[in-house]
Amino acid sequence: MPFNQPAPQLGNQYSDDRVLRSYLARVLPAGMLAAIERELAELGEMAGGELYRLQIADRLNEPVHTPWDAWGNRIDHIEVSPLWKKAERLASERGLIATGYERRNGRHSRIHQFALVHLFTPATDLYSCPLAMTDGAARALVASANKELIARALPHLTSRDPAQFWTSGQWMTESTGGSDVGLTETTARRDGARWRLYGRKWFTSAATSQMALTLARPEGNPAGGKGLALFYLETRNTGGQLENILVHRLKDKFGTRKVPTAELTLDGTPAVTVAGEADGVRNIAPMLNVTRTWNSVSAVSYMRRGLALARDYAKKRVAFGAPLAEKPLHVDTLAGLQAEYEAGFHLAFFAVELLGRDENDGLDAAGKDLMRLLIPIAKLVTGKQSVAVLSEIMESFGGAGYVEDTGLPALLRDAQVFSIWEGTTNVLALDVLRALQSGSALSALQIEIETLASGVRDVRLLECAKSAQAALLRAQQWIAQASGAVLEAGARRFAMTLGRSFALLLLCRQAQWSFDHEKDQRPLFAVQRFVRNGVDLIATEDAAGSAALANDKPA
Ligand code: MFK
Repeated sequence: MPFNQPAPQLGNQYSDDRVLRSYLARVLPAGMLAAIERELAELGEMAGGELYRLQIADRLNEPVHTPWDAWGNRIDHIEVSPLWKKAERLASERGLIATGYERRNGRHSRIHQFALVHLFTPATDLYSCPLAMTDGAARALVASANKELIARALPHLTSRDPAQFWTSGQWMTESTGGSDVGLTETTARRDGARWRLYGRKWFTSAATSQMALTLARPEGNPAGGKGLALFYLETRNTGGQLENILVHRLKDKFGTRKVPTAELTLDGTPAVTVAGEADGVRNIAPMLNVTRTWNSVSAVSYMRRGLALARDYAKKRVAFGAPLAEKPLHVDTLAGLQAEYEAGFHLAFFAVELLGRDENDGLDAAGKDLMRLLIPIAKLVTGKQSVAVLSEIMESFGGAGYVEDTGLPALLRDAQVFSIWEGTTNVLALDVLRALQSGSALSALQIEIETLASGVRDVRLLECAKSAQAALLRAQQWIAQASGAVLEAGARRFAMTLGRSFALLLLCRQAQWSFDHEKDQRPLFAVQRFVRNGVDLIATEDAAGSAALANDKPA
């Protein structure tokens, strides 16, 4: 017998995703779900069929940068892969951005949109990167109330017509420091009614966009984030030439290999301010909230893709006399991963719900504080989960998972970015501390926790909900007495504890609902498993001991 292994197959990625379907059935009015279900099923069918086949075929294609044409003209053309070209068309036709702005389903429109994102992201090798920035730019422009720019750009960013559709870049990162945006060195010089930008952008994701939002310091402004202004620029003039933008090279990255991330110089690029001549970081923040929500849903969608492949393979792969799906240890491993996916899913979609409620009904001050707190938390929790889950998924295929032409290693490589871009885990953990300064964020969270816990009736769920409440209480007690270096050193454990225990409570709510309405106990099992995976990470480490370990120096 030759040693042949069956390739994993994907079914309809909407119909097969019990977690997504059950969530939508709980949160959407029945008529609304019925009205959008066909489009979800169509995208799910493409994701598991045509697009999956194209992903495998497109595996070795990467974006190519051509600096010069044959006649010595600087062109800086970037050719993206066939999969990405298809993804761009699909994204506009299927309304991946438009759905969130047309608001046909009121405050549920963001849920509708992100259900599409959940299906689309793992099927298009992270074409969601430019889409996230496009959505973020649309949101930042709306928040700026800059009528001229809104009239100019929004119809393109939210178009369903591929010929009209624009994507936007978010050019924040410079070589002086990715996370410390206040160190930005790009300067802005007045040129009549507009400005010209000069500087080097070090990490411009999706460099093929038609426009970008970027930060630069107007000449004479003070140092730091407040001295920066938020600028709008269009990358090409009416003749199609780049607007004094030189693309030096594309980054040679560990993952997200389809994303054309460039190093470029702005050498007098025309731009206009979006919202005044200072406070650039504050003005770009609405964009960050949107892109971080995309990151959370995308991280979750990658977990789902990995599990779908691993589950199918486990049914087919026979080893030591039985399919892997019948091996207790293999089953135990996949169960732990599924619980992480389910909890992460509900945390990410809670952020989506807040975004939708804020845009449609307007959140009150406490709701805004809750959103400010939970978006970085959802991003940092799901980013880490995604890396851990995809690493286990790869291992669950044995050696096959480590072989490039299965397409599986790319999943882990891509997932690794979710905890890095859009704010690393530590940067976001510190952001969570800043979010608490507003005062009411923790009490708003407490009200949510009590509401969630009070809806749980099943005794098995009640026990798990109590674990979540106990962990949240310990986190609150810790933050009330921690300060200085202890506070900073514990910020990640604190944020993770808030996020994981809140995710557990969200999962309890879904489990109660599924039990009552679907007679389905799987979310309950996910709750029990997630508790055992661990939600309480609170600890106060000895600072001198940590320094001795980190630097490997005698204390
Ligand atoms: C599939 C999904 C894909 C997603 C697309 C990814 C592709 C894009 C790749 C990238 O571009 S990655 C680059 C992303 N870079 C970052 O995310 C930067 C990470 N660093 C931070 O988040 C820092 O915390 C930050 C730059 C915000 C800190 O800068 P500062 O200068 O120390 O700002 P500060 O003083 O904390 O905040 C300035 C103002 O902004 C304050 O308001 P006020 O001026 O009124 O006091 C803050 O309250 C406000 N602010 C900051 N962060 C906010 C925020 N407001 C709301 N939400 C936030 N998150």
